Amino acid sequence: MPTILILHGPNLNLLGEREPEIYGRATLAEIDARLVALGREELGVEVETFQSNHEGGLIDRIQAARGKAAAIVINPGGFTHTSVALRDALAAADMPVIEVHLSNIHRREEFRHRSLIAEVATGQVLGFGPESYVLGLRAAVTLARAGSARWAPPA
Ligand code: CA2
Repeated sequence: MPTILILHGPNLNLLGEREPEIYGRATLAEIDARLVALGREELGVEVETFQSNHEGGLIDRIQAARGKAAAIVINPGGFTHTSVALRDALAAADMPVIEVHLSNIHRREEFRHRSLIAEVATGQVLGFGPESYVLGLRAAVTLARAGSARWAPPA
């Protein structure tokens, strides 16, 4: 069974506890449980989840996934807008990368509009709350099955 790695960046461990008007009321544990169940019961994939508040922790997990996971779904949190190192790690991962965000970063402060990750991602899903992860997982499975890191228009 292929493995899809779900990564959560800094502060996302606080989900459900603070700022529910922006990020919703679901906890990270609830989101993870939903993704694992969806993977196992409907999509036929093993879902592994990992959260870190540390850039190096995320990078180590991405490097460990090389040759093992079929795709990565990542919410890089605040590192989205700052981390060249995370971007480089994802570019080297050699598998489809789906960038997800709970909020629509383009409707927020200007410093959130720029993602350093976007250029190395296959695609982005943003603005749908926890549903962004669900859509991202579905996209990751489609890409992994197609054996492609890039979406291509039908011939
Ligand atoms: O919308 C998203 O998913 C973000 O990646 C969330 C990041 C933010 O820096 C990005 O610009 C957009 C922040 C995650 C912090 O999560 C919290 C959750 C609850 C309480 C406080 C922070």
